[in-house]
Amino acid sequence: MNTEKEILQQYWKLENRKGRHTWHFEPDAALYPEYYTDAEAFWRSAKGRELKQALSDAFVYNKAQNPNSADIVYRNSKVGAPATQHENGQLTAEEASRKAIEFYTRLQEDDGHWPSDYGGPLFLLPGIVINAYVTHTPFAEEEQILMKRYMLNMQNADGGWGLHIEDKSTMFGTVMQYVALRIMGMQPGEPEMQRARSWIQSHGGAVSIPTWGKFYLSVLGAYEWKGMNSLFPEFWLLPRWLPVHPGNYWCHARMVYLGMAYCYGHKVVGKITDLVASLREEIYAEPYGKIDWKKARNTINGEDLYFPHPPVLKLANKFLNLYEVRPPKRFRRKALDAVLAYIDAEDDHTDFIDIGPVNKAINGICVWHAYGADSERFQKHLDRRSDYLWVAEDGMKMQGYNGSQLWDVVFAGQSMMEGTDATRQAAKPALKKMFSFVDAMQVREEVRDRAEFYRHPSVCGWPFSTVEHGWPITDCSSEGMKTALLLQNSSLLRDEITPLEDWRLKGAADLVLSFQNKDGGWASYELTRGPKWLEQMNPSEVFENIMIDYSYVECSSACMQGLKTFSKYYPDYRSEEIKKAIRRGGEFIARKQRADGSFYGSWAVCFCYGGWFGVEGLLTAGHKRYGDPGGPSPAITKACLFLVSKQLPDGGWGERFESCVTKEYMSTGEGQVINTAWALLALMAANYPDRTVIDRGIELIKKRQLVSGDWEQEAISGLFNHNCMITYTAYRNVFPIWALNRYAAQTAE
Ligand code: LAN
Repeated sequence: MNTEKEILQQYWKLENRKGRHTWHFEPDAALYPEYYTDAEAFWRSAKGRELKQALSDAFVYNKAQNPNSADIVYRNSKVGAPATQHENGQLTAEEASRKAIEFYTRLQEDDGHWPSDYGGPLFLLPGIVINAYVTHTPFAEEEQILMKRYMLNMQNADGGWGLHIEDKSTMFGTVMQYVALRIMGMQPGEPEMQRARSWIQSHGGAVSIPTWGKFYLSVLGAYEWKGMNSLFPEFWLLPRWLPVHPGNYWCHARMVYLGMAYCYGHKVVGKITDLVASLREEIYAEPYGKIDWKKARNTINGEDLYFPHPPVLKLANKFLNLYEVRPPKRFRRKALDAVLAYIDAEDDHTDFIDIGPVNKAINGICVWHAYGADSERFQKHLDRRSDYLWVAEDGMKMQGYNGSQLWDVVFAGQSMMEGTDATRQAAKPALKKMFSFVDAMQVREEVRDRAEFYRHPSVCGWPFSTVEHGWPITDCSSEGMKTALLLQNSSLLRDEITPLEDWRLKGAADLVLSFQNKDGGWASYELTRGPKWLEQMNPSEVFENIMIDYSYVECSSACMQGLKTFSKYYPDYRSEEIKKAIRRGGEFIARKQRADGSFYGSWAVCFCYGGWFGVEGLLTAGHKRYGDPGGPSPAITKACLFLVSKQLPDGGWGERFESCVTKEYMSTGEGQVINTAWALLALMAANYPDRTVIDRGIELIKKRQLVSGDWEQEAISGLFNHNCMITYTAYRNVFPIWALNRYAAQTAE
């Protein structure tokens, strides 16, 4: 029996078209026929107002228990209400894995992937709300109800909001939510708003919001453009060989900067409505007219400051701000034309999804400004707005990407290919579908004007989300290739699927090879293009390592593993080059190992994740494991001993997200299943000889399993740029399955 809350939550339905996710509000037509004839009139009626309240109440969520929701709106629609009871730990690893696979399979879509919540950061939703306000394209009433509810759910006890759901309050998080809530109709006198304002006021007011916040507020008209350091659109006109040319930046920095430079150059400001005029008085500690804007440029709140402006940037700002006194019209026009041409190209390349949630919100504003609200280009932008939105039991959020579709499938596929015959048989239907999803998501076409718009080749690569998004990523490409190879060559599926043609796999291997950096490692989307000192120009204050695409342990390990798998099935194709690439990759990873044996993980929490990729990478490069003749290699020993030293009394591993921020291992008191699975995967890969260490970890994973086969949602797992956390819902299923399978396979040997 569904509770009333569940019934209301289930009025939200997910539509999936080739991995594209959009949420639709579909209340019971017998109860609410008026909604379907004229939604706007319905929401204004007494009955509509009642539903509004009920809907908002149905998404009340208690952050104090766990800021991470469990994605139960989507999951309920597939498998009903979540189980609350745990297994008693009596199942064998093989039985626990089968149970987990059977559960997880029920969540899979017919096309082979798993839709899931990819929320976490809190500065994204306000960005798109500001976009909607400035461009006069408000979200539907039902969306606004859930967005408001989400933001209120995520308010911290002190009245503020952080950069992400688990974070302490910051000026960026708080002002952005406050403004978005006001845009969506909350009144300054409401208690949540009063508490938020008192947080803002007691921390000095919104003058100290970080630069990205200054940008959004300027576009809205609640901050002055002269309170921003120059964004110097003319950077785009510099010769490409100059390191500071934006074509050399990390693609995310490049793309965010692109739209920001457009708005800055045109001084785009939305209509100064009564609301905006009122915000000018609400969020500052002094009267708006008295603010010293020049000083405000470099005033950043202490709660937010993670990466202070380096001296090089300070100096550059001095010159560039001087240039802004009278920028030559001809240069400015030329630069802004070039910027717009690039915005158009990015929109075309990604079918208006855009590379990420930030340039999605900003490009929309630019296109509206350049071509008008009725233009086809702006309408296309609007149509893709909902791709980023997600509904869970805590409301509607904006996700960090248009989903993690491909990424989740490749890990699920690999996890279920390990294990025993029995677990593989249980996974067979799911694996078959996964194969067809991997097949469908490979990039087949090159983007238009590729070189002009600084794009590395894409064909034969795999993206993180969907092929429509289309930006290939080094490790996603390699994992896609590896998964396709493992599945299509397995006796389980071989006779039932059409394998990818050789050219597609060779093309993938070519692409992965082409992504290898001079330092032997692999970066995220492209080669490292600029020098390291470019980080000295990072103006974001809240993110670190955003200016260039660096080589990462995880990406390198994944690329090496993919290439190694490729060579197994294509031993005659570029084999010497592949061997060399793997050797150099291994050297890179070894250099990244810290003195204590650990590996910092850049894309998830943290040393457990890094440790897993580090160990697998070293092994791929030929390091010896325990039990090998002459093994284990010193680097493997050190990596294992580091992990073992972090095992908790309950047998698990538990890492706090602050590990990522401080770059030192910070333990929770209790083990968590995802961290535990990563540590175990590393130790089992290395054949760590003390089996009690591994047995105890497996016990924890088994005891934490729910009777349904699922696991509870624990703390947040994902990370970017050292300081912002992001949700990976699939991880709580996939990694325990993987660890159980590896264990079951090893104990069956
Ligand atoms: C992602 C998501 C996937 C992730 C992996 C593939 C897991 C990783 O191995 C390489 C880096 C990558 C592709 C990655 C990079 C940074 C992203 C794109 C994100 C974490 C998703 C959101 C984030 C993006 C930068 C968010 C917007 C914020 C800015 C600072 C621009």
